[in-house]
Amino acid sequence: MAGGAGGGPVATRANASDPPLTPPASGRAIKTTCAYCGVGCGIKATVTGEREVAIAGDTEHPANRGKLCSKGTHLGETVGLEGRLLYPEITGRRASWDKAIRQVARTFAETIERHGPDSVAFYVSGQLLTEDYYVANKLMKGFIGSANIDTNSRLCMSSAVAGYTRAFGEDVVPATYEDIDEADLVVLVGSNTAWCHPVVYQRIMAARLLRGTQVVVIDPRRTETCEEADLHLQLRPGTDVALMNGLLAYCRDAGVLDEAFLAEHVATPDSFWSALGEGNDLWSTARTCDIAPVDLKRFFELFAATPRTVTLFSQGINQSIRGTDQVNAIVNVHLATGRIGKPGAAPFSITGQPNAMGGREVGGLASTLAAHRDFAPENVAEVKRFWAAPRVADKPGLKAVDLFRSIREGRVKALWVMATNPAVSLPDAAQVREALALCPFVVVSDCMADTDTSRFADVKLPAVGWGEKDGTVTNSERLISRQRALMAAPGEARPDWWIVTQVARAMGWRDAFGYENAADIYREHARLSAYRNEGRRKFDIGFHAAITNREYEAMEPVSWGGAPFSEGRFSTPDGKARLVAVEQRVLDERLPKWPLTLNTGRYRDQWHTMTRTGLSPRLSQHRREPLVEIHFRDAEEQGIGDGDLVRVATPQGESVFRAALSEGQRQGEIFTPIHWTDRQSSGGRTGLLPRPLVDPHSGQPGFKSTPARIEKLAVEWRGFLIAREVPEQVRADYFTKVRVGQGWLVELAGSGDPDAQLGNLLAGGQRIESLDRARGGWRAAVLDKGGRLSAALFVSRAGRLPDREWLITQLSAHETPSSVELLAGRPAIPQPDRGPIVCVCFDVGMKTIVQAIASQSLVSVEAVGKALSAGTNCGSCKPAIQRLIGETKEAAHA
Ligand SMILES: Nc1nc2c(c(=O)[nH]1)N[C@H]1C(S)=C(S)[C@@H](COP(=O)(O)OP(=O)(O)OC[C@H]3O[C@@H](n4cnc5c(=O)[nH]c(N)nc54)[C@H](O)[C@@H]3O)O[C@H]1N2
Ligand SMILES: Nc1nc2c(c(=O)[nH]1)N[C@H]1C(S)=C(S)[C@@H](COP(=O)(O)OP(=O)(O)OC[C@H]3O[C@@H](n4cnc5c(=O)[nH]c(N)nc54)[C@H](O)[C@@H]3O)O[C@H]1N2
Ligand code: SF4
Ligand SMILES: [Mo]
Repeated sequence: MAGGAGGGPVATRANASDPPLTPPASGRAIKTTCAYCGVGCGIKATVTGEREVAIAGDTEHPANRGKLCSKGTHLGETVGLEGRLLYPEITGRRASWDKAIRQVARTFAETIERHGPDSVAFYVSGQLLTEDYYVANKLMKGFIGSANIDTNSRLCMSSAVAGYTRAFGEDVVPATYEDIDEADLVVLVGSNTAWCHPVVYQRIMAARLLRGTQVVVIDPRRTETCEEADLHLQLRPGTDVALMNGLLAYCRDAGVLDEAFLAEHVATPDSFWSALGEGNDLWSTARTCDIAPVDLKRFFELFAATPRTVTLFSQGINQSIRGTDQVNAIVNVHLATGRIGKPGAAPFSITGQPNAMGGREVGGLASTLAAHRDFAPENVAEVKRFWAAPRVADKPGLKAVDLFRSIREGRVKALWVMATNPAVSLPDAAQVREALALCPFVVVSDCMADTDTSRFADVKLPAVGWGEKDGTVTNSERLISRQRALMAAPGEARPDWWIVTQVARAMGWRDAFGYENAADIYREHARLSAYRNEGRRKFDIGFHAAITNREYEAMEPVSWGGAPFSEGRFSTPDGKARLVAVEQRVLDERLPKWPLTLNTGRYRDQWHTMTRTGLSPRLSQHRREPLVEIHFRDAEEQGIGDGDLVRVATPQGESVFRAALSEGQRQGEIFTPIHWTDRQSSGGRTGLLPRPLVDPHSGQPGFKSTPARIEKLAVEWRGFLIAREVPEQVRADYFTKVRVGQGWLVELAGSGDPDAQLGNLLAGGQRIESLDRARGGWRAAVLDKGGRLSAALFVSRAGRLPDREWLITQLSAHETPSSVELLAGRPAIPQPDRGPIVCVCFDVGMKTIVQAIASQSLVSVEAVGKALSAGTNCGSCKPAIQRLIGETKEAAHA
């Protein structure tokens, strides 16, 4: 190998006396980009104190024009140092950067020397910046010489990547948000836009108001995205190909195919149209999809009659073992009707993570090489020359699920995980944990000290997080924006690109990784995109090849590709797009042992494994526990009531959730959220449940459909703890911890002696207590030296537990309530019950909203906003308010 690890001194600038990598600013608003989803909202952030940031939407940013959702709005609550990893650690002990980097470099080098380049791997993330991604990809593919670098985008966007590439010859998203503004019909397929891309959702709603854009939602669940929809097709899961093929057949019969476009710009396989003739009539489609024929017909007619249609899709399409075919089924319809490359018309895959797109550009997937090149020999040669690289990988590497299987089987022996939490988020998380435990050498770069994944790390490397990092991200519509540092890096945290660069240098590749700052990397990335491109690839940001540091610093949002297919030229050798023949496969039969199907996804106010949103008490109000949503008839069959604890089992594993009976579920299907981890809960572990089955083209797992069964969990007592300090160890059979106000709420349940399980939760201070032996009740409160509440524990075997809200406010109250009040869990003079919080910006509860709707006859979300302010800040709760208006009206008519 070139150089050799562990040689000369490592040039690390990590001493406390070193200048900070980016100077902190204060008092002045700095333009940056949101930390979370792929909408890529621009933010104006002002540092207002020591790790305090005021957040406002950037009115000049084209993606959001000033709007932010609840997660972006409350970013300020997540920039504290709580839980941060501040220093490198080797086997759990603090180490210097120098030592940690040598250790990583030496172990990787030795493993490669002994077992070859394919015995090591990186598992990275769409939450890295483009510059981080670029150097990680370059190190693995160009210098280590393996393509074993894959990313969590495999779990997220890879079916869209594969589908677009099959159709267009390149992974190019043929749409921008302006197309949404200009569409007359927006079809949302497998996308809970109102929760997961709230600012795009608001943009759709704005188009609806301005030009009467119609909205159709295609989702087996009735989500809040359906609230304002003209039509919701609650299809049988996994039947999207049938639906789209049915639509295409209808369009052909209705004469709305764009024959000229097809003839000139699309290559159609010979038997494409004859194959489509089979079984794709309206009636068969309705039957397959389990949709009422009248509804299906309405959709088909609407679609056929509306040339300006954007079909926006996300995980309900991608996360399937037939994800790529589902993508192509959608793209086919758009190609055949010529609804692409024109304003307001496109098949639009919306990205999940803030830099999912940047990762695709860089080539961070194991199945791509770099800058939209695949592994064709000429590409390998080109990239080798450009990088002056010793050995460029010449074939795809292991995709995420296969990668972890290879680790478990001992073939991959050294792994570096950056900015992702696979012990939670990969399917069959139990096996993933086994793999991590078996892997001889695991490095984890994260900003948090303790994640379910970092528990397996031999070396932990502290990365800077949002507000400290500096670089670029690309959003769903190919818009590149800057994320800027607002604060100095805490402790010895360092940018991910810097960490990778140091390891590369220590492995002997000093010149190739001589970057001094993020701009150096960005320039090289821009040059590589343009290198020998000559219009072959749309991804070309050569306009930034010579960007100066100053220009990079001041860079405004800029997009690549323009309106990429407006001239009908695609990135295939003949310039034509491809119709891809796809067939609806027969769905798995439901087995008696697994009578249900498990669907998984997201909550409005939590982000993935909650390492950051979990720090925000406001965001945690929306859903305080992981729920399993069940159709009431399925629940009834199992004797499960609303609020009971339920064990969800699949062939892969099991976990406990609280039941939420819901008419929004189809019968036979249940839904659980992906967010909860071992850090916050003994249950709610969705990651343990899905099978590691993947799409054959993309390798994306089928997270949305797992055979399952449920049963009520028998517990003898239930309870909760409210405490200022987070309890480190909770021994109850079931618990979940969540941030509330000035402390924590821990929900508890179990069997046996609660005292033995919960005794440790009430340490110190002055304790007041009451025991109700008859009903098995136990109530205790602990007061601190100042006589203020520091913890309260309520346990009951049979009786009711008090409402949590008042007790939570007592953690920060100036006056101490009486012991009687504390042990009753409510004030002597009752307060109005607000119900669960709907609007987290103004703290407005469900019951308050319902009362206002009823008593003041409010009929619109705007009217509720005027009366209560609810929904008037970030607007994320508007769909929920809309639902409450509908439900209240229904109740009044009942
Ligand atoms: N609040 C919040 N927002 C986020 C995230 C977050 O963690 N929290 N994560 C971000 C990321 S990385 C991503 S990838 C996106 C994901 O954004 P979305 O894809 O919108 O979110 P999901 O909840 O995963 O799933 C979307 C919907 O697919 C539906 N679905 C399931 N099976 C089928 C099917 O067979 N057909 C159809 N048509 N639909 C089906 C589900 O019922 C679900 O409502 O969200 C991003 N935004
Ligand atoms: N069952 C089921 N599973 C799913 C899904 C589903 O719908 N259903 N969705 C899948 C999808 S689409 C996705 S995208 C994944 C997401 O899953 P993950 O990527 O595993 O989830 P995150 O919690 O976002 O993990 C990011 C980690 O990076 C850390 N981090 C944040 N910023 C930085 C940084 O700048 N540098 C470094 N080094 N670390 C940082 C965070 O603290 C956190 O530990 O989950 C997938 N898993
Ligand atoms: S929609 Fe919300 S989470 Fe997504 S980028 Fe905008 S503010 Fe951030
Ligand atoms: Mo994602």
